[in-house]
Amino acid sequence: MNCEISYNGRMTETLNAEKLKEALQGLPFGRIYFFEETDSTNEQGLEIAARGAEELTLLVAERQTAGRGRLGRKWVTAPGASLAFSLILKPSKAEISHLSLFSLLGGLAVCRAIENYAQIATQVKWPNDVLLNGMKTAGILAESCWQGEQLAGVVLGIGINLLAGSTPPAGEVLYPATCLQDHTPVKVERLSFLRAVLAQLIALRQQIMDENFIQEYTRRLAFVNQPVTLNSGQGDSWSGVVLGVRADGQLRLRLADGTEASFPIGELRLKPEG
Ligand code: BT5
Repeated sequence: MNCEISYNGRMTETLNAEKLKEALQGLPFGRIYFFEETDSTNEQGLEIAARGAEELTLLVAERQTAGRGRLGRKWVTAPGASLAFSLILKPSKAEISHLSLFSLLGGLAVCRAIENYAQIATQVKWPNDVLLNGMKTAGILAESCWQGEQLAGVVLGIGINLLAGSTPPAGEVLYPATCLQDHTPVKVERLSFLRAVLAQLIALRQQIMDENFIQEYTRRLAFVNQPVTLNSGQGDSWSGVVLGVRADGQLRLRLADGTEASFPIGELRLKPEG
């Protein structure tokens, strides 16, 4: 077995292309790329999409040297303990007017996979952080590759903290972080979990325009009826109570003056108050 010592001193199994292909057998991928190390699977995914990728092209990395979150933030991946991957999707004409739903798709697929794999409850912090017991265990970054008026593809990047050693130290994260293994006695194995998430993604990808999709997402929405603040990153902020999510993925808040307002997925960051 190909083993390495991870930084927390545990023996962990490293990924390689053969093990990956074997674990994902039978799922309908376009192509599968495996990187022992790359800058960011989303960066590589955007380049591959620009050259013309097939639907469901998958990129998986053991190490990312420039893993990124939304708005230029950093994403930390621990080799041997985390998962970092991106899936290239090619939205249909009808889906192009609902692109923000692709972002929610990633969060919902991770929630479903965790629930089935470990029989524990999950929540989504709008738009798509996956929470276990109020702490972030996965982040999603959906980026579009446009060529003029043409959409070459959506690159759906997912980072998940799975095993001990995958959670960054508290001082390095904006929001409390955790890893799946800390919440379940079920032994978490990276490749079988990756397969579980990808199977959910592929199934849910067909359903993003259905009413049930948003209903299922909303059932897992964190902070419903609780006060939160949305920050734009440019100094603007809005406070209100979370009411739910609209069919197009916008967050509904009841503002202090009693009116209801909706906020698009994009530049906003949600923080619970208190
Ligand atoms: C996200 O952004 O949560 C999206 C993360 C997407 C990562 C995947 S990995 C595969 C693909 N390739 C990439 O380069 N990216 C994608 P955001 O909501 O902006 O959250 C980023 C913030 O999360 C950072 O500023 C940190 O505070 C925190 N953070 C970083 N690494 C973390 C981790 N491993 N666990 C929990 N929080 C983390």
